[in-house]
Amino acid sequence: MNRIFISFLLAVLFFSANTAFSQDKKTITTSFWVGGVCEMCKARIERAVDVKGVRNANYDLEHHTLEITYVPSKISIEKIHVLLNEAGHDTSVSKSTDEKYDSINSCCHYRELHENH
Ligand SMILES: [Cu+2]
Repeated sequence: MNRIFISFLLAVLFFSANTAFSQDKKTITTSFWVGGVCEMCKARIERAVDVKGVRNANYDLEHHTLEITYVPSKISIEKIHVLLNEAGHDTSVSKSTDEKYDSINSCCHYRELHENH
């Protein structure tokens, strides 16, 4: 009798833990424009969002888009844009400060390139 009850309890515990786990793992994949011109930009952009809550990030140099998979319960999309701005990169949503932009290598100054196109 007791053993059955314990097994039942364990089953309930396992089920609820499992539910919490799958909710926690729910991810969103999205992509948006990020200013960048070279492999150094790509590395900097991907490193900037290599934080807790981000599962995967891939910057497409040709199209200037970042595809990112993140866990919304752990990090917000707004925070992701801020991290990119802090690394010196403008996004479709928000801009980097001139100070941060100037601090990245001059060969990475994508604003000139994007203005000319
Ligand atoms: Cu660059």
